[in-house]
Amino acid sequence: MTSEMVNPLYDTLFGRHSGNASPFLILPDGSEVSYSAFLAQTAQIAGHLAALGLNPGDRLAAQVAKSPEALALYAACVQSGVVFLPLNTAYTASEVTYFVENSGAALVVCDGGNLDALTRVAEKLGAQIATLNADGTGSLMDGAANQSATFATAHRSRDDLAALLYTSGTTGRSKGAMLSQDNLLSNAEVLVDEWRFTDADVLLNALPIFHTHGLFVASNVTLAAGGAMIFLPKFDVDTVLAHLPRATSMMGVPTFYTRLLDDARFDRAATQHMRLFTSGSAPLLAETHDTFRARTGHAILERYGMTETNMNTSNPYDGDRRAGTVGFPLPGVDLKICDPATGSELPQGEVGQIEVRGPNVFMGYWQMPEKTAEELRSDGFFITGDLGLIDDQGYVQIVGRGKDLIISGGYNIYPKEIELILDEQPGVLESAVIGVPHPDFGETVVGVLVAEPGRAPDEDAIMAAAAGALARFKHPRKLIVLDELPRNTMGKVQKNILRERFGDLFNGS
Ligand code: MCA
Ligand code: AMP
Repeated sequence: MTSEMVNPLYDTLFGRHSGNASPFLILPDGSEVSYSAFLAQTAQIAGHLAALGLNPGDRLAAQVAKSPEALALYAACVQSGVVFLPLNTAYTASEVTYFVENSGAALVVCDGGNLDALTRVAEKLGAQIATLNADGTGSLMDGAANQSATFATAHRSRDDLAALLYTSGTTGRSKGAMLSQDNLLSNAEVLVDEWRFTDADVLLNALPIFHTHGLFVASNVTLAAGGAMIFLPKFDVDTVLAHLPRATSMMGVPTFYTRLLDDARFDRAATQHMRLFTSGSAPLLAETHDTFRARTGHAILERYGMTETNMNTSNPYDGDRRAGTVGFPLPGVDLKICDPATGSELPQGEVGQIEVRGPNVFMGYWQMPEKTAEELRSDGFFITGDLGLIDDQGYVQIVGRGKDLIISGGYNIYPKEIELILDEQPGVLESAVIGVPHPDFGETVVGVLVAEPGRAPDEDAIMAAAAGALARFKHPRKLIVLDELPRNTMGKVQKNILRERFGDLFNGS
C-alpha cells in the first residue's frame, strides 16, 4: 500500500487492474467480462452518478438483481466516493421505504418491475430514482452509456464511509452498519492471505451480492487477489454442477452444501480439482461437514462473520478444519468471551458472549449513537450477541445466540419484526415468533399466537398482512394457536420452551 493512493479501496481492489484484459467475471452462458471492460463500465456508471449530482458521502440504495452491472454499480460507488447501500431483492416496498428514509439516500436504483412502487417512495423522500434490470438494461445504464470510460477517482481516506448495510435489531428496527474503506479492505487482504487466493483462482459465487458474504467476502477477495469469479445470479444445483469444473474454489451458506449433498452427481470426481470450499453466515452442522468430507474428500473451511464486523474467525487453511468450530481469530482480530452480565472476560472453555475488536469492526450504526454505544464498547470491542467458547486448542465454537435471531438459509430474521405485525392482526392477543430446525434452511420461522378472548385469529388474513409488509423469507411457515405463552416469573416469554415443544415440526419434510 502506498501513501499516494487517492482512494485506497478503489485503487487496491479495482484501479490496479486497469488495462488487465484477463477475465474477471465468467457468466452463466460462459461469456466473460474482462477486468478492463468491467472498469470501463464502472467509470461510465461513476460518471453518470456524478452527472446526477451525487457527491462523495451521498448514499445510493440499490435493490437490483445480481448482474455484472450491479457489481459495477458497487465499484462505481467506491470510485466516486458514494456510499453503497445494497438491499435484499426480496424486501417489500414498505421495507425499502424505511431504508431509504433512514439513510437519506440521494438515489434509489431498482428493477424496472418495481419502478412504480419505488417511485412513490423516492418522491415522498426526495430521492432520485433509476432502474437497473436483471439483464443489465435500464435508465442507469442508458445514462452511463453517454459517459466516458474513464473517471477521475474521488479522493477518499481509509476512514471514510464506503458502505451502509442494514441489519435488523432485536427491537424490530433495522440499523445501518457503517463500514469504512478500511473495514472492507483490511478484511479482504487478510482473507486473501489466510485462504491463499491468487490470480489463478476461479471462485464460484452463487451468493446474493446484497450482503457481506457474496459482496465483500467473495467479490472483494477475488478482486484483491486478481482472480476470476463464476458469477451466477442465484444458487441452483444444476447450474453450480455445470460450472464447477472450471472453478478452483467456492463460498457458500450451509444450505448450498446440504443441497449439493442431496444430489448424487456431487461426488469425489466432481470436486477433486477444487482447492477450497468455505462456509459461513449460519452454523454448518458437524454432520454436514462430516458427510461432505466422506463424499468428496474435502474438509469445508468454516468461518464466522457478521455484517458489522466482516469476518472475525476462520478455520485454518493448513491444519485441522474442525467440524462444529469456526476456527481461530483472524490476524488483527482480538476475540474474547465475556460474562454477558458484567462484561468481564471469562476463562478459556467457559461459555459467554463473544466480543471482537479489530480493523474489521464497523464504525457504528448510522445516526444511532445510543444503539452504537450499547453494542460497541469505548475500547473498541463489539458485543456480537453470539454465545461461544474458546476450546483448549484455541478454536472458537459458537454454541448459541444471546440475541433473539433466526437464521434461515443464511438470511437473518429478527422475530420482533414479525411479532409486531402479528400482534396487530384481528383475533391476535399476542404472539411469539421462534426459529425451529429445518432440513433445507437450517432454521425456519414459526409464529405462535394467542387468540383474543372469543375470537379466532384469521390465518389467511395474517399471512396476507405478512405478505404486504415483509419479505417472503421472513413469513412464518407455520402458525400455531395456544391458549397462553409460557412465561418465567419475570413475565418474559420462554421461547426455549416453545422451541423444544415445536422443534420437530419440519423433521422429515
Ligand atoms: C428463499 N426463500 C427463503 C429463503 N430463500 N425462505 C427462507 N429462507 C431463505 N433463505 C423462499 C423463496 O422466496 C421461496 O418462497 C421459497 O423460500 C423457496 O425458494 P427456493 O427456490 O428454494 O429458494 P432459493 O431461491 O433457492 O434460495 C435459497 C437460498 C438463498 C439459495 C438458500 O436463500 C440464498 O442464496 N441464501 C444465501 C443468503 C446469504 O448470502 N447470506 C449471507 C448474509 P415460495 O414459498 O414463495 O416459493 S451475510 C452474513 O450472514 C454474514 C456477514 C456472514 O457471516 O456471511
Ligand atoms: P449478519 O450480521 O446478518 O450477517 O449475521 C451474522 C450472524 O450470523 C452472526 O452474529 C452469527 O450469529 C451468524 N453466523 C455467521 N457465521 C456463522 C457460523 N459460521 N456459524 C454460526 N453462526 C454464524
